[in-house]
Amino acid sequence: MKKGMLLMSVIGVLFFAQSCDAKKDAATTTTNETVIKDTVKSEEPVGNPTDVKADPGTFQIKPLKYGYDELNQYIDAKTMEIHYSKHYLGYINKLNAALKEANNKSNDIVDILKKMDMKNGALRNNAGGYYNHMLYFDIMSPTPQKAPTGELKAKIDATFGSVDELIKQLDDAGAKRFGSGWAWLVVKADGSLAVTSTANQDNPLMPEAEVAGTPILGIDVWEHAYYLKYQNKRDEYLKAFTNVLDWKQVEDNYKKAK
Ligand code: MN3
Repeated sequence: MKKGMLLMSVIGVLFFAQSCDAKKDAATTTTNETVIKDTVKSEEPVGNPTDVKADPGTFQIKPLKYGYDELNQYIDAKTMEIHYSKHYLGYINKLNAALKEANNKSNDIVDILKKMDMKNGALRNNAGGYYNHMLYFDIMSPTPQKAPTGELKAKIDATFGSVDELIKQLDDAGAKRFGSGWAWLVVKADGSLAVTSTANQDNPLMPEAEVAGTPILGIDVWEHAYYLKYQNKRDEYLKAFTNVLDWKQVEDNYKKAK
């Protein structure tokens, strides 16, 4: 009996020592971290965004302007791959099916969103999912313009006081969104700017939007956008997002929306 207890204790100590070693390994020097990352990379090959094609239908996938691994420092390649090739693609295919089902022949996504029958769940979720993700992937870049300039910068300063204050309000909107949804910077009908947030794949262009307007910047706060790298730390993902946010694209969106 005593021998058995002793043996159990020895095994326990060995196991504890081993798990400490594992932890040490995971948080060790840069060289070792590189090795660990490289190992993960070779075990999980990341596909090519140009291979992703939607089924035949009205709407097709918008090409990604960068590789899945190019935002790696802030948003990991696997998350980018699943998000683009599974989630975004899924919304497009289901949107095409929902349009067929509703006998809706429109090929104008803004018009579809504005005239949305909010009781048509399939069309509402997938039209939103299509538009929202198209915008999201478009405003990210591995070589982003780090800050707004010109007219948009002046408008942001006049509305929010500063770009930092706008970012704070966007992060706050994203952090406070309960469950899944989006944080937005929109241009309202009168040309003014506003920060808002929507649930699920709703969008400020849809009827009944709390703050109606044309989105020029959208941050996906669904867990699938960040969970692999950030787990429950949505605020850290929101902070990281600003490092890949391309203000050049947001400025282009503003010019079209105002
Ligand atoms: Mn998403």
